[in-house]
Amino acid sequence: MSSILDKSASTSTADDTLKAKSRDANVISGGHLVARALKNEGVDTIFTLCGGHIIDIYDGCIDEGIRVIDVRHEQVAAHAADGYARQTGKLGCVVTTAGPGCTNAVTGIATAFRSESPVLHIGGQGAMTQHMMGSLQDLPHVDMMRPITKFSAGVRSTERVADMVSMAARECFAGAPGPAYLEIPRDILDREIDLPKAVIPQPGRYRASTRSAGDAADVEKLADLLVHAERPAILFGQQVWTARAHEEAVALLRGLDIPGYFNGGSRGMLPPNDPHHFDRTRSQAFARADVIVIVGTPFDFRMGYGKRIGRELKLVQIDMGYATVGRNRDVDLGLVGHPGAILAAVLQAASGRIRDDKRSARRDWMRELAAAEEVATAKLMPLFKSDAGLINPYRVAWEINEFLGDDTIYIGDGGDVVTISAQAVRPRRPGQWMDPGALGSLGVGTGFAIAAGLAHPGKEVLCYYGDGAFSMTAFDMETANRFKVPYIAVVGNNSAMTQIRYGQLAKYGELRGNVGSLLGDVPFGTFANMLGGYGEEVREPAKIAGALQRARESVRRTGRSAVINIWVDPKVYAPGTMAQTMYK
Ligand SMILES: Cc1ncc(C[n+]2csc(CCOP(=O)(O)OP(=O)(O)O)c2C)c(N)n1
Ligand SMILES: [Mg+2]
Repeated sequence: MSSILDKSASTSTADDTLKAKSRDANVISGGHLVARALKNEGVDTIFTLCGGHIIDIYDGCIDEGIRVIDVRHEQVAAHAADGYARQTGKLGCVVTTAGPGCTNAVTGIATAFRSESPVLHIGGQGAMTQHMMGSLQDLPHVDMMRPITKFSAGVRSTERVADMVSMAARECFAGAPGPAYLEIPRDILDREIDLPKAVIPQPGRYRASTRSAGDAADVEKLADLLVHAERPAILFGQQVWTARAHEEAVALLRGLDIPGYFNGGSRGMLPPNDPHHFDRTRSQAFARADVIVIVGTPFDFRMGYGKRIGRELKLVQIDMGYATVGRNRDVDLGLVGHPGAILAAVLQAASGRIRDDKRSARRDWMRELAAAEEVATAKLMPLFKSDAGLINPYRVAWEINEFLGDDTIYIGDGGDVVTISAQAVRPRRPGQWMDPGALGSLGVGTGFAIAAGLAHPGKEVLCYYGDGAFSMTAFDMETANRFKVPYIAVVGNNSAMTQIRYGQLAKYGELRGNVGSLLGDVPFGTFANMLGGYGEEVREPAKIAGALQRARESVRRTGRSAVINIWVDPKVYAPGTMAQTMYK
C-alpha cells in the first residue's frame, strides 16, 4: 500500500543515520537526560503517543538507541509498558504528553499498580514559567497519579532530571514492585545545561540488591513446618514470576514433594503434565492440607480474602510487600523478602530432613489430588468437546489450548469467554500467560500483545478477547503490524458484555436486564482485513481448529495480525459469574 508520507527517512531509533549529532557534546537538554537515565536503568524501549511537551525525550532516545514505540491510544502505551516489564523482568516505561495524554494512560498505570508491575510513567507538563496560569493541557498530574503509584513527583530543575528518573525507577522496585509517575515540565525538558552540572546516577550504582531472604529464624521455622507436613500445598502468584523466582519455586516443589498451584503470571511455571503441577483441585487441597504456603499473591477477592482457608492448618504467607502479609487473614508465619531467595533458603534448610514415612504420606497426598484432577477434567470434557450448533465457549477454550505451541504467549482480555478459557488453557512455559490481574481491566490485550512480541520476537503471541474487550483497544493492532510484531487475535463473540449481563438478568429479569450490556453483531474478521491481515468468521465448532491454523500461517507469511472471530453461545456463563463470586 502506498503512503502519502515520505517515510524514507527512517522512523526507527536503531537507524545510525539518525544518530549523527549536531549538538555541542558539553551541553545536554532535559529530554536527553531522561533518555540517558533510562538507558542507565536498562530501559531499551519506551511506549508513547506524541505531544508537544515531550518531543525532546524522543530526540534523546535517538542518541541513546532507545526504541520508541508509538501507539494510537495512551491506554495501550501504558498496558504495553506494563506488559514489557512483565515479559522482560525490567522496568517498563511509558511516556505521555500532559493532560489527556496522562488521563488516557491512567487505566494502564492502575492495572500495573494492582498487578505490582514496575512501570515508570513519565508525563509532560506546561512550562514552569506558566505554572498555574492555565497552560495548554495543565492538570495536577502528580496529585492525580499519587494514589495509583508507589511514587509520584514533579521534576523542578533540568540538573536533576536524570537523578529523579533514577529515583523513580528505584521506587518501582522497593518492596513489592509497582508503578511510579514523574512529571517533567516542558521548559525543564527543553533547557540545555552544561553536562557536568547534571546529576546522572551511574548504572548499577544507585540501587541495592532486592534478593533479601528475610528473617533466617523464620526460614528455619518454615523448613520445619514443611519437613513435618503430610499434606502440604503451595500457591504461587504473580510476584513469583515478576521476581523471576520460578526456578527456586519449582526446585522446592520437586525437592520436597509438594503439589503446586499457580495463579496469574506464575501459570506456566511448570508444564501441564508435570507431576507437581495442579490446577483443578485447589479448593480440595486447601480444605484437606495441613500446611499451606501462599507465595506472592495477596488475600484479595481472588482468594476470598483468605476466609475460605480452614483454621485447623498452618498457614504461611511469603510476600515482597511487608504490608501484604497478614492483611485480611491471620497467618501462622509470615516471611517478607524476595520469593526466590526465601524459597531457595527454605529448600536448603529442609533438604535431607524429610523422614520416609512423611515422604510416602505426601506422595499418597499427591496421588489423591492427581486422581481428583482427572475426575475434574473428565467432568469438563463434554463441555470442551461440545458440538453444539451455537459454539460453546468451553469448546473454543479447549481448541485454543490444543493449538498453543511450546512458545506461544497466551493473553486473556475479556469477560466470561476469557474466564472460561482459564479452565482449559495451560501455557507450556514460564511467562507465557498474561492477564490483567486484580484490577480486572478490559482492554489490556492489544498492549500486552505488542509488548510480548517486542520482548520475544521469536515467540508466537495469541490474544483471546471478548467482543466487548476487543473493541476497546483493537485499533492498536495497526501498531503491532507497523512495528512488525503481528499476533493472532481470537474473539469469542457473544454480541454482549456477558459477564455483566448475567447478573442483570438474574436480578432484574428479561425485561429490565438487558440495559447497557448488549452489543451489535460485528464481523471482526474484516477488521484484520482492513489492516492487511487475515480474518475469518467461525460459526461451527469443527471449523475452529482450521481457522486457527490459517491465522498462524497468515501471520507468519504476511507479517500482519489475524483475527479469528468465533460466534459463541451468549447463554453460556462462567461458573464465577453464575455464583457472582467476584463481588463476594
Ligand atoms: C475497563 C473495564 N470496563 C468495564 C468492566 C466491567 N466488565 C467486566 S466483564 C465485562 C463484559 C466484557 O464483555 P466481553 O469482553 O465481550 O466478554 P464476555 O463477558 O461477553 O464474554 C465488563 C463490561 C471492566 N472489567 N473493565
Ligand atoms: Mg462478549
